[in-house]
Amino acid sequence: MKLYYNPQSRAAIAKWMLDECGAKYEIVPIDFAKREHKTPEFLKINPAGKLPALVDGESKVFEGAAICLYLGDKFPEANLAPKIGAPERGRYLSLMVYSTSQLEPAMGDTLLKVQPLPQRGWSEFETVKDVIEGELGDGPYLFGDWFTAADIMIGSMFMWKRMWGTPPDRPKIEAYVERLLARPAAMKIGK
Ligand SMILES: N[C@@H](CCC(=O)N[C@@H](CS)C(=O)NCC(=O)O)C(=O)O
Repeated sequence: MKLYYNPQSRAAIAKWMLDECGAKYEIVPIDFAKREHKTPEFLKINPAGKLPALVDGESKVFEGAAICLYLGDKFPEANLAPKIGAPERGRYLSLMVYSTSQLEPAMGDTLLKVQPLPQRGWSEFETVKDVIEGELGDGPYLFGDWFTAADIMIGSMFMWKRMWGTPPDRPKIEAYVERLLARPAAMKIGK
């Protein structure tokens, strides 16, 4: 497997997932300044010209959530994804999609000081944080004691939020981030 990677990008999330899976993989460094993510060769892997992208034999996977879903199913022994037919599967898929369709754009609006518009399909960041707190319940993870790829997708967003230097405003979510950072394979941005 090859992960197309830049340490200053969302590819760090896919790398975290690969490491939690115990996968063997090769890093293909992508230099944004040289626009290596816009070459005809790379666009055959990810037509959107963005990181992360994963190649596994004949399979080409792009979009961070899709990569984590793919790996969760490919490495059942890592137990990072409820299996098809398991009662947790529906909620797991919902949280995986929620991470990039609601949480990430809502957080982006707030960090970039963009006016939220409900017509765009995602809630305001405060509402999203309420949802995540509710889904976390008593934790420690989104599925209780069971750490899954949903924690990687959702938790990584709050790790990015910290990097922006925004003041901690939700103790429950901050404590969750601390638990995730304590994992040996936790996402390392910029490395
Ligand atoms: N929704 C996409 C976002 C991918 C994305 O925006 N990646 C950024 C790096 S974090 C990128 O490659 N930007 C370079 C560009 O768009 O030119 C995903 O989750 O994979």
